[in-house]
Amino acid sequence: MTSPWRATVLTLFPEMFPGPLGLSLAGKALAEQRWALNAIDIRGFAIDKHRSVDDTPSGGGAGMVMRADIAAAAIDAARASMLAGAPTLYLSPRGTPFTQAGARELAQAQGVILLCGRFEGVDERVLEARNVEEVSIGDYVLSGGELAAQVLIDACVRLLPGVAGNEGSLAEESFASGLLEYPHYTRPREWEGRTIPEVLLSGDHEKIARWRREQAEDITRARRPDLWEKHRKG
Ligand code: 6GU
Repeated sequence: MTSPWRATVLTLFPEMFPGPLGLSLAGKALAEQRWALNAIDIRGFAIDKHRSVDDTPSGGGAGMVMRADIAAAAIDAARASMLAGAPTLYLSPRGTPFTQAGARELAQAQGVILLCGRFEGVDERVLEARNVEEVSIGDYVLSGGELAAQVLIDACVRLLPGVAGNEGSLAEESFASGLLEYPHYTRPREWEGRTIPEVLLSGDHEKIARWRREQAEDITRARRPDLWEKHRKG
């Protein structure tokens, strides 16, 4: 067997992995060796007797900064353990937004190396010197990159061949078409006085497809005018 897609995570909290990635869809695929996960403790690359990985910010200010030498040693070790063709990403709210297109691209690579920060950040020089791309999962601040790494890995893993149960559901889901998904219903026909839209019970598949497309468009226009504009402009 060729080696599976691999996520190598550099973190001060390796116990946070696999975490939720060990359960459900991703966990089943992990057990089936459809992907591999390596969590490496950054503190293992500390060189002094206090095993320090951070230092005070140059220029002053609050918090601590991850040392360039420690982060570089961790990245170099991760790269030595991976096949070529796995980009290195640093998870940070300053990064370029992670999108479904980014997940598709990463899922087609050999894997990914993810550097998780804590503290105020990492010495900027290591990002330049090691060609590390800074990526954000959204406009809010997390206390560290680990949860963001798990989000990113989950988004990639479910796209790997043989992982998602229903391949049709991948093509129809939100963002595949650039639209948010239409609403879903199941039995019973009436629940707490609320009924299922009549068209879904009609058996007219063309009419159902048209209704779903209209719903997807209405919801996208209302909730995500930014996505709607992009979709319209094609
Ligand atoms: Cl990728 N990392 C952290 N630490 N916070 C974030 C984030 C990433 N994306 C949004 N907030």
